Amino acid sequence: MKIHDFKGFPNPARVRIALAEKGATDKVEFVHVDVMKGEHRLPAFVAMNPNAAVPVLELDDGTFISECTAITAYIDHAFDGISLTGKTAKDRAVIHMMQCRAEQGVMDAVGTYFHHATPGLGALELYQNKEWGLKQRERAVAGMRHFDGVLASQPFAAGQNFSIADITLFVGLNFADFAKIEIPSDLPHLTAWRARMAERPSMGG
Ligand SMILES: N[C@@H](CCC(=O)N[C@@H](CS)C(=O)NCC(=O)O)C(=O)O
Repeated sequence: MKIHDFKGFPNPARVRIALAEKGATDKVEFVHVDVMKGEHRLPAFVAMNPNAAVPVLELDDGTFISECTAITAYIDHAFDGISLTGKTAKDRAVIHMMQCRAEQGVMDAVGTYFHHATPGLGALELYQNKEWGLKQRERAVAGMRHFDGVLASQPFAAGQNFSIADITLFVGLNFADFAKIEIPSDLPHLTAWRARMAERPSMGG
């Protein structure tokens, strides 16, 4: 099994955390894709992921799986350890919902701000719309505020247990730091949760 990615980039980090949480990092071979040189836009890579983005999981039978959510679902079912995507019907649905909120409301909102309203990836940015990017910055901060409210009454983004929603939110906040979107200081629950997450070995603790 191979993961085609770029170490240190936000979306690849989500999958690397999922692997670490499952104790499966050493079960995977990492293949470096030189995104900064545009390798992800070459035909050989686009054949693996038409969206021209990392990470991509390559299974031993030649199947390619892109999208962090899909890759994490595969990892979760392929390896033992804690459940990242839930086991009961209710848990799976709630985790899916909160993962979507973390992805759309924080991770992707930050990404759109970064790519549209900052120099982003420099020459690799083929189209930018600053107004749209700035709007997404507002959306990212609203997403942080939403999760602060959620975390006021539960320890993890999707309830009582750690899940993929925590991974996405945590990486989304790290991406916000990188993109220089300040996390408002009046979000004590989000801040405390983030400090707890940072102690997990998978997240650098
Ligand atoms: N929704 C995708 C997002 C993947 C993505 O945007 N990856 C970034 C790296 S963090 C990328 O490859 N960007 C290339 C580009 O912007 O050209 C996922 O979940 O995997």
